[in-house]
Amino acid sequence: MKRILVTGAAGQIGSELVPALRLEFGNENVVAASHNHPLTDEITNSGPHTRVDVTNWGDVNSTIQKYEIDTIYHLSSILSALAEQNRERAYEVNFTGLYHILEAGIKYKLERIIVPSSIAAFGHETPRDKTPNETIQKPTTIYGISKVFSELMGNYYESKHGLDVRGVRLPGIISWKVEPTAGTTDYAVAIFYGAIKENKYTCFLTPDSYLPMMYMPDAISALMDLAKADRERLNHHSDYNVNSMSFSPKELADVIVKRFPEFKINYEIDPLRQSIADSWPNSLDDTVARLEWDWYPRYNLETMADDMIDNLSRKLDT
Ligand code: AKB
Repeated sequence: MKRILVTGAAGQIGSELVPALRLEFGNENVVAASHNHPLTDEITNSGPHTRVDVTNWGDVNSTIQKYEIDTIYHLSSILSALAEQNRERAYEVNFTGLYHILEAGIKYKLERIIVPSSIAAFGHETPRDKTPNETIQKPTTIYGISKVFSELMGNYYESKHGLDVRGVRLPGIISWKVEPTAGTTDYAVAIFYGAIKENKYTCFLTPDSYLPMMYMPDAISALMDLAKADRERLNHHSDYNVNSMSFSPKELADVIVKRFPEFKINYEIDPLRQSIADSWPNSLDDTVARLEWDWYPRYNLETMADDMIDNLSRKLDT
């Protein structure tokens, strides 16, 4: 029987991963953990939930013991833009928090730990188009450095200590249930709220800031399919490229105009987030993930936009 802990369960991804895991493994077997942020009603009404500060070793231990956890999806992380503004918190959560989870993995002989990495693990010197799985990784943000740390630490615990640690490098995630906060790719969600509520949006990135993105159902599949993959087939561990779609704010606005002809976008550039976006790739080569655990994405820009508009309109109407 699997007993799964999801840290960061109140965030954009956690809010959708917990229900998906509960559907597959049973409500009682998936514990949603958050520190300061409120969990969705969908999560609190359907199964166990608790407050966990991953920077506190005692908290991590008592939660694993209390719920007899054997698998952790470790999503707690301070995202790119906020991490630049609060280095101390980013260090505590992204470095110390991860270290606690990995050490707990050894102490409690956990079956598996899933830790998402990000396109932020790359930098200016990385080839921008179809970025290879193995390439130059010299990020220039504290968030990016923490993601390289998580990839290297995951691979180290796997090879030196036999702990099964797995991770994918996620691009910007687009979804309608819970809005992302403090990231650089957040505009690609906020633009849909702007279009539906007031037919306009002010974008903080330049019109041509081309970035890799993914619709939430594909991100959930990436995390869950990698977790289920046969360990014998995996030659990589915490550092799989996954690719879905790439676009710029101008291209996304054009797709929205097809659905909302009155929609207008204007631009007020945020220098911090622009400089972060400028250091990230355009698209990733995900051949390794396709070969080793059969990854493939279902949504493209057009099908994502249709589904986003349908669901978000319904949500904002109620
Ligand atoms: C961010 O923008 O910080 C995140 C990411 C790409 O990891 N969405």
